[in-house]
Amino acid sequence: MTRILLTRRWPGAVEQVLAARFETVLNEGDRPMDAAALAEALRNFDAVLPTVSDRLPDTLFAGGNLRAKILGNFGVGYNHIDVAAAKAAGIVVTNTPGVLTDCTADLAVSLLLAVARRTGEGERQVRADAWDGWRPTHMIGTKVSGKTLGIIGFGRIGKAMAKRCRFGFDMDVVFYNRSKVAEEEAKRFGARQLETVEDVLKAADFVSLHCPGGGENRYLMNAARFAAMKAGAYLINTARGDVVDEAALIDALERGVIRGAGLDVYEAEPAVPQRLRALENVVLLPHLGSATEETRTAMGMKVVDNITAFFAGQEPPDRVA
Ligand code: 8YV
Repeated sequence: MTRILLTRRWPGAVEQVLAARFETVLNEGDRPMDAAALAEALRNFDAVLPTVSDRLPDTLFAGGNLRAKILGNFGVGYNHIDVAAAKAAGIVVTNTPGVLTDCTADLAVSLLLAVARRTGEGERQVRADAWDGWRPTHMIGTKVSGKTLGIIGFGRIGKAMAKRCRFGFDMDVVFYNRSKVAEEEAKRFGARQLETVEDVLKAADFVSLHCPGGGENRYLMNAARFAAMKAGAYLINTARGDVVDEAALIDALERGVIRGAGLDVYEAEPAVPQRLRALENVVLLPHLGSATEETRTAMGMKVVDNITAFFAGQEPPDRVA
């Protein structure tokens, strides 16, 4: 029977479907697996189903003699997997595009609103019983409607973010994308493409990152780029932690180079630097982009579809190129 390993617990409904179709083993303890455990898994299972909390660098695929034929990644982002090395070892990698678009864009909107309107700070104040009553100058934030949103990466999630902010919050939306997007397509989402990242940073009151992590996007936001942002602008990151040079971001926040940040992802998750946690002008979430019952179940079902097709000798619908 086909043996598969889940590196973490999944929504119950999906685990049941998997268990009905395959010999399913759950990683004990629902903890991230270390390199040695993952290497062993690649030798002992036909399929390994990793998440963003598992690192699969090239060294794991180097030794040969691997039983694994497919990595069914639970998530759309796969920069934690060295896909080229997996491919060279004869292992197919799949992901879960599409099903987490809405929820991730929703979370980006909620971070944008939260940091602009200081809702985290306000909530902390009420919970600490430190609110001394209404006054015209209490906890003043930034108006969102009518402002300019700059999107970096106009894929599914970038587009969903554009649509929400243009048509829901009456924002002007500009974006950078490494390939040209047809004007008609951009218009459909109420957005306009600019030539360079710098053009977007210069125009935007809010910059929201929606590009993949890893590769050329590592440290796309660095000290120079924070300096290129509009005075008083905000950064939103629901993409990947390594798209941002976190030390440079902290510096920019502390020195007032930018006004605030709403973050769902970090460079060395789950570690969040103390200096970042000490700031009031940030909203910090624990990688919740896709964390709804509906979406996590849909992600799991996508992985099931991918590995089911693969072991039936068909092309998995979401093979990573
Ligand atoms: C997932 C994500 O929860 O899909 C992604 O790329 O960032 C998250 O929403 C995570 O990757 C699970 O592996």
